[in-house]
Formats: sequence, C-alpha cells, structure tokens
Amino acid sequence: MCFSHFLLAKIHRFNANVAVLRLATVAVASLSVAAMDVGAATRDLTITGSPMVFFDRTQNPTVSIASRVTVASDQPIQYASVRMFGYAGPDDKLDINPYYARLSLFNITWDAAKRELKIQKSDNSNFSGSNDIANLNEVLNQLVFFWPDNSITHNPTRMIEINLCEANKSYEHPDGTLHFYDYVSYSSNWSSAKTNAETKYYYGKRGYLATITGVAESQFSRKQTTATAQGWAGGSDAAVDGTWRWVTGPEGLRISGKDSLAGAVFWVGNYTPGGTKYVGDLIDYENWNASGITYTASGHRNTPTIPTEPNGGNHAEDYLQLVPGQGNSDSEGVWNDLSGTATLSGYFIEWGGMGESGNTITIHILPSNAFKSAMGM
Ligand SMILES: [Ca+2]
Ligand SMILES: [Ca+2]
Ligand SMILES: [Ca+2]
Repeated sequence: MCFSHFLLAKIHRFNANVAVLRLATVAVASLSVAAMDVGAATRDLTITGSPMVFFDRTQNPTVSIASRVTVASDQPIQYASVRMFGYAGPDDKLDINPYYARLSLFNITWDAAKRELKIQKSDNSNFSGSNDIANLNEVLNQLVFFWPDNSITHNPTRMIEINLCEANKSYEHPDGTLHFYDYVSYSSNWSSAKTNAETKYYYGKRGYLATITGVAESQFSRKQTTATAQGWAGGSDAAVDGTWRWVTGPEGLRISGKDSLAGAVFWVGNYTPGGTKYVGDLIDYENWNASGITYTASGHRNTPTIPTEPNGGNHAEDYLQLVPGQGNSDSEGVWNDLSGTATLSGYFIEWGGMGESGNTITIHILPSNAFKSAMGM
C-alpha cells in the first residue's frame, strides 16, 4: 500500500462540550479496481484511502471519512449498505455528517445489531438515473465514524464495507456479509469459466464461481437465471479424488480441518453407493443428484434418498456442475460431478465475503504519540 499524501481530517463534534480532537490525520492510499461487469451494465465502486486516525486518549472523536467513495452505475440501486466490522463498543457507530445540507434527500437508518448504516432515498424508491447516482456519491462521501470509547486497548482497526444493493441481487450470508449473484452465459470448460468469473466486478468486488453452502443461497443463486439453466460452480475434488471442497471465494481460501489443504470440504466419497456429508469445515449442505429423486417443498432432495452423484471415480469427473432440480425457479439446483474439460453453456457467479479493498475502508486508530513520533515532534 502506497501512502501518497496526507490530509488533515475534518472533525465533527456531536458533543460541543468536549474539546476538539487535537491530532487527526488521514493517509490516502492509491487503490483502484478495474471495471468489467456482467453484460453491458456499469456497476463500479472505488474507494481510495485508508484512514489512519491519530488521537489523544482524552478525546472522544467523530472523524469524517469523506471524499474517498466513487460510484458509477446505470442500474437501479435499492439502498447502500455501510457495515462496520472489527471491535465496536456499544456506541461505536457510523453515521452521515449531521451538518450535511442535503440530508433530507435520504432516509438513513443505523442498525446497531448489524452495525449497518442503510442509506435509501427519502421516499424509499430506487436510486435511478444520473441525478440519483450523483446524490448517492455525495452522501457516501459524508460518512462519519464515531467512537466514544477512548481506549485503544481493544483492536484499533475497523473495516467499513460499502455495498450497493439492487433488488433481488443481494443475499445476506449467515456470517452477516452481503453476497451477490448472477448467471453468466459463457460456453467453456471449468477452468476458463473460473478465470472469466474473476474478470467480472460488481461494485468493487471481484467475482468467483459460486459457492453454494445452504438452502437459501442455493435458491437465491438459481433465481438469477431460467428454470432450465445449468452451469459450473466452484466445487472440485481435483486435489484429492472423492474429497469435495469449495475451491473459489472465501471458502476456497480456508484451510480444511480434514486434510490441511486449501478449500472447505463438504463431501467425502464417490458413489459406492452414496458418500458422506462432511461438516468438519462447518458447511452442512450438499444437493447431489439421485436416481428416482423426490424433493421437499424447498426443492431439496428428500432423505433418505441416496445420491447417485458424484460418480466419477479416479479423477474421471472432478468439477461441479449445477443442473435444474424440479425445473422451477424456486427450487435448488441439483449437483453433478463432471469432467472439467466438458463444455457447459455458462456458470453461476458470486461476489462478496472477500473483504476486498475495492469496497472497503480500513480505519487504523493510533495514539497521537505515534503520530508525533512519526513526524519527529
Ligand atoms: Ca457462497
Ligand atoms: Ca472426482
Ligand atoms: Ca457425474
């Protein structure tokens, strides 16, 4: 990370009775993200700057984190979600500068449990068209971070993630992160699909072949396409035949407790018949196809139906294909292992959970004596 220049942070006070923060500075890093989007749509979010807040332990500051967010979009946006991760005291919060002159254009709500600042238009309609997007840019550059806890004995880092949520595109993952989905028509083998997904950005987030780790996520992902669509996803047993793991997205970065290899494992076995769900990496979901399959109302395979996939032993079929289940758009897809050299007509893509610089701001809080020392004071 290259710090190009320093700015004096603008300090806003909620409590006028407390003296203003004496030392505050913000280091602006140069970060940029290439913009390649699904189809012809524009969905760009860039954030430049990684604020370093230097503070006097006796103070109780609110710091503007302005002028670092740029949005470009030709899509209707329901709301902007600004979430904070990292240590947070009970009153640690995000807000919009209360002195911002055009505050009345927006409906701004803070959800303390989710630590989410939600920004909508005042009438809750979509941000749509260039004027609305300009307004959204403006308000996102009025973010303020308020922390009344004067101690830095806790983790002094906060991560702020900005997501732009279009209707029917965002799904809240059980870990509290927002994920986004689409289906890409792209005739290719598995590895080309994986590479292609990684060239597609969605509001600052790099795409990956979808990792489907629950019923709701499976249904949500399938709703992005037609009832009969099929395509690649991010599962594979290429590393160890018969040990199925997610090799893309945040799950692909995890080291499995099963074999210490990269990628969270969800299934062990080739059809002998059946196999065994592996839950040691905290993923309790699979939906392999079965002969004579019947479905629950959600479209999940009824138990005790024994799956007949994966059936490609000895590395004959090492990559995950999602196929239609019941053939209606509300159902989960069912799964097949397939040779990675096969050509499929498209793939399921997902964004989110990676904590990328393209849609995050990391705030480092340091005591003022560190700043003084750095400046030779
Ligand atoms: Ca996923
Ligand atoms: Ca295999
Ligand atoms: Ca198969």
